[in-house]
Amino acid sequence: MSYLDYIKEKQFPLFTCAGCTHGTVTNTFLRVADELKLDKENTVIVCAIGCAGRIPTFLDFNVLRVTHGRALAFATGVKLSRPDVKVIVFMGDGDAVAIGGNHFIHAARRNIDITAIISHNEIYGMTGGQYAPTTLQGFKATTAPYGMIEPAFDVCELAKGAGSTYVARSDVYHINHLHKVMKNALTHKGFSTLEVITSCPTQFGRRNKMADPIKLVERIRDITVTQTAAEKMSVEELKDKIVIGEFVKTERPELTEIYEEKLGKLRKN
Ligand SMILES: Cc1ncc(C[n+]2csc(CCOP(=O)(O)OP(=O)(O)O)c2C)c(N)n1
Repeated sequence: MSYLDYIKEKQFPLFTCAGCTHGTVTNTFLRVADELKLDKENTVIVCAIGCAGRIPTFLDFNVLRVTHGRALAFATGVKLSRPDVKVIVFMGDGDAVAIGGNHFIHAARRNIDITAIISHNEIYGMTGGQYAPTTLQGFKATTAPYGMIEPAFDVCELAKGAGSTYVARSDVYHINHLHKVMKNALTHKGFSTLEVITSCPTQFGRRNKMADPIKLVERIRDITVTQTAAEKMSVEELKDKIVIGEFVKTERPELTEIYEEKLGKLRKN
């Protein structure tokens, strides 16, 4: 079996624009899935609307495609009813922390055994380039023609604060790092958050004088710093940088296990 066996060939050609790096996330996932020998029959992938949300429709697993922002709500239902299956959720940044923000913080708080892979492309890609809560100040979007004035969310800090027991950030330039943390996220027991900095040449790049997909990826290379490098940098030097690494790796009781234990006791009585 190879990583290609996890692809649904009939879904091709890929729907993404030329230069979109959601494909890099998909490619990495396929390779990690192959290394982990993920069982297609016992893995459920939940996704919603948006470009990032559409990634799983190319994957040969049990794929559930739901309403925008609600992937984690459906994933929670799947995991609670079938705690034995592996549940993975693919989301865009708008999907995860704008419309789906509430589901995200509560899934993290509950520590339900789900892996959330969030593609952070700084924009609403599919609907024409409206700003997302991750759009950095000053960058343009259709709804921010003079530049974004709001501060951006830090997805990892949000996950950390809400109680996610594994939190990491990587990007589509440092693919070996992405591969490593994706594997760790997918093997973690409890709610794992993996934020991946991706690029959208069509909606974000064109509006921000980086229509060339290579330039956008080079920007990701230039603005990301590793945790080790960040430790030696001043607050001023870290301004406008994005730190990649593993920020939380901890254990605490997992929701479906607590639930099953309670049910077991009730059944006995
Ligand atoms: C309930 C609901 N609200 C809004 C929409 C419109 N909508 C579809 S995709 C999208 C934004 C997509 O952005 P993101 O989730 O960041 O994913 P991307 O396309 O950038 O990968 C929006 C607002 C919808 N389909 N359903």
